[in-house]
Amino acid sequence: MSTRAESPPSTPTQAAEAELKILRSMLEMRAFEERAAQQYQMGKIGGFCHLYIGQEAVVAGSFAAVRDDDYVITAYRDHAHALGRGTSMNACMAELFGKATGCSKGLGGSMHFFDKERFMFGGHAIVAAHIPLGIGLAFAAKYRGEDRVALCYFGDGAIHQGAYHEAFNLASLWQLPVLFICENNGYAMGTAVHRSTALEELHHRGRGYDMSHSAVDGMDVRAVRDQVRNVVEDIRANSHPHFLEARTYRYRGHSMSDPATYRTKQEVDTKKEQDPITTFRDQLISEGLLSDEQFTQAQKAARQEAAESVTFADQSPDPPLSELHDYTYARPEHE
Ligand SMILES: Cc1ncc(C[n+]2csc(CCOP(=O)(O)OP(=O)(O)O)c2C)c(N)n1
Ligand SMILES: [Mg+2]
Repeated sequence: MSTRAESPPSTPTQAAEAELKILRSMLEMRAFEERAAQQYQMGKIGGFCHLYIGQEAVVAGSFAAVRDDDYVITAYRDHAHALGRGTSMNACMAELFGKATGCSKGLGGSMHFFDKERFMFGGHAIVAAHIPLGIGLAFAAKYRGEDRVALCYFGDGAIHQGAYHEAFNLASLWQLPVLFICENNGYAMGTAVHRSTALEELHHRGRGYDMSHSAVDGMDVRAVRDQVRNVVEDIRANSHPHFLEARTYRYRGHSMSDPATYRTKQEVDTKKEQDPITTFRDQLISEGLLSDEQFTQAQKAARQEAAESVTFADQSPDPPLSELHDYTYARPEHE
């Protein structure tokens, strides 16, 4: 298990390498989900499937700014969080297919990706229900005297739930080392933020809990990375919560079964012009850190890996029926 400290790269070569790694990570997330969408349409994936396409900079930027042993927890739009942590595409695709080789042994599906080795604590389907669990992770870190931070991601729709408020209050009262990252993609299913939320600057809600807060352009991976780096440095040193609102956009419907008739094609097309991957690619090319050819190669490699993960998932066995009732309650051997 790697517990590398994520400090800013010190030489120009290291900095360039770190940025290319971020680009590759976003390409992998995109390629994986495009392939997953295709497989869903072919009827190979059961249950719900929510894609993160368009939002990749939030996870890729924030993960680039933290340590591998910091805790991660999120809602059901969770593929990118697992992939970004280093869970293999094979294990992720197999999970979508409900196969025994999946990252949750095929018993979780799209909304319940877990990877204990990489401190990825899910994948949770009930809106906001994981936020108290997220502060539990932060509490554990503080209680044990570790300098770890918990990254707790949730959507703009989660901030109206009671669990969110209870968790925010305790996080501030107990000064827990947690970074709340609200992935504000403008919609909770078909409901636009302005139709459900009186205070549209969502991060200002931190004030109600005496919690520091900020907003960042969630389509700009460098902005996300730099903001998270600054905030996490302070959280690690001084143990406190912070509410970061990342303004982003999802290109696809809420889930695979959503025709997304509540927004115009023009709106989606305008947002796609700020695509986090092409924006970052163009920045790197104009700075001489990447060539067109290198980009195409990286994209091809990501797509190839995604295609291979389908073969892996297809060929993997179903979980045995004898496991049907396992993993519901904790047992000593699961400690
Ligand atoms: C407690 C609860 N209420 C309702 C739902 C149904 N539901 C699933 S996703 C969702 C919208 C959440 O939107 P948001 O938090 O903005 O996340 P996004 O899907 O945009 O990532 C709702 C209402 C649920 N899963 N849990
Ligand atoms: Mg949303």
